[in-house]
Amino acid sequence: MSADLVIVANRLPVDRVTLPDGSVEWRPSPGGLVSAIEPVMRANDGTWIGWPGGTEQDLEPFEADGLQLLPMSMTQAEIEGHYEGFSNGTLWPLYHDLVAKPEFHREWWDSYVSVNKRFAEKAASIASEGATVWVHDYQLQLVPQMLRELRPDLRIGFYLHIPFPPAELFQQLPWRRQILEGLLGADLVGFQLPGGAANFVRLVRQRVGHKTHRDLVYLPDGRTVRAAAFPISIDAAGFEKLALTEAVVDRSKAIREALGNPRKIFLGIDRLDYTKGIYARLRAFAELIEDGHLDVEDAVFVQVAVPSREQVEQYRILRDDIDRLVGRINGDLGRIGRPAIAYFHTSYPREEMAALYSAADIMVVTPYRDGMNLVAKEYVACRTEDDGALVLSEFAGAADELRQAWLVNPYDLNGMKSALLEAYRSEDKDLTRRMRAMRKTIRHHDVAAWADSFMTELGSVSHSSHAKAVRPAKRS
Ligand code: GDG
Repeated sequence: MSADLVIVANRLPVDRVTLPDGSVEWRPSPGGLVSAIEPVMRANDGTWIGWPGGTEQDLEPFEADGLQLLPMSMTQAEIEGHYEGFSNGTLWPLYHDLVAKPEFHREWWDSYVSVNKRFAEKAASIASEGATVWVHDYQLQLVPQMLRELRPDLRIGFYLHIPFPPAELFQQLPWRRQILEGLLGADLVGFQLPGGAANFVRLVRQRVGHKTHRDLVYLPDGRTVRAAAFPISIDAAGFEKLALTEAVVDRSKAIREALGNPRKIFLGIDRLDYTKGIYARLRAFAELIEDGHLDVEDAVFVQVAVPSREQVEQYRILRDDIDRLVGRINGDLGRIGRPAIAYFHTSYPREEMAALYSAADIMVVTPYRDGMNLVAKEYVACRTEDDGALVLSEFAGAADELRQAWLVNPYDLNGMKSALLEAYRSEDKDLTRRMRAMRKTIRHHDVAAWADSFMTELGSVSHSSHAKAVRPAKRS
């Protein structure tokens, strides 16, 4: 097995599902990243290395929907140390502005190092001479350097999907230097926003002592590493098409009806994560009812909380907190057949997501910190009639592009209440003007443009003279 393009990510683009009869099936895991990378994978006969979930050992490479997939197995101890521990108990809260308190444990770090090493060795063993390897996200920040040591002939790109924090926070990390050096193994390090790239370059200068100039880092061995922003996006045309199918249009009407055809539907869809600001937004909505500005006869808040990282303590606490809050709000403010909040702790197929986006008048996205937030972009893509309002946190990467949203500070409850009310009372003309502008932005900058720009840039940065060129995906 040998590949000219290798994608290395914590998860594979498919999930391993064991059926009741014991047989195993692979289901495509939906999400922006898979649709983003799939066309590049196809154009280059790529191979994807990642964990399929679970603790099954000795998994064989396989093909799914024409994609070459190489599953990495994880032991229970590795899941606890690398995934739940260092990735989601240390890095995730640290990189999201300390929304929760990061924990620093030396055993977690050891596990992080050894899992990163296994991923790097696997990539090194299948990449062809001069191949391109694209490593993804915070779980694998040591892979670029480890891979570079094993295979200096490779062209290596790294992309971080979450924010890269300012030096003041990053320097708390006992292993800060190792992480920076790990990333510097790449030729190109990509971030969601220019601020993340600038934080990284500043830290490299201060902490590792390399010379830098603007977005370039000069290493003593003569290599140059570029750090730049590549804001991720969605398959806008795909979502638009889905929203226009008869099934989704019908389902969207059925959702409105099932909710009692209220005047306006508010919607939140998030992984159940403490960075997403679900608790505060539900409080803001409830207070608007208490204050008499909204009435449960006219307005309902649909909140979908997708189960996530359920083994991690802080996520369990959050779930309980939100369960209690929703119970209290509905108990205090709901009427028969009219809950204030319709709450669902589950995940849905893409069609149902599109129907929810189409049914909702006001989409509420209020993370305390978010790399990008694809849900905000998906909502916009599904508003084929140029209507609907988006209330969006200033601290989501998407706020840089979606300037016509009602931008809010999620820490400011009164500010959030005003924005929700303004969006609720807004005239159709204003909604259309804002939505048109946002739709234009999303159509123009879709996920194919994102992948192309990263690949093109990676192709042009300085690298070993052996490296082969990568073909960008054909645009549909
Ligand atoms: C990380 C960064 C960055 C959600 N529920 C269901 C479902 N989803 C899909 C959405 C969307 C994706 O999952 C979630 O992406 P987000 O961007 O909103 O948030 P994170 O999961 O935190 O993603 C983030 C992203 O990486 C990409 O770089 O934007 O900042 O944190 O596509 O539609 N999909 C289906 N059923 C669900 O129930 N089918």
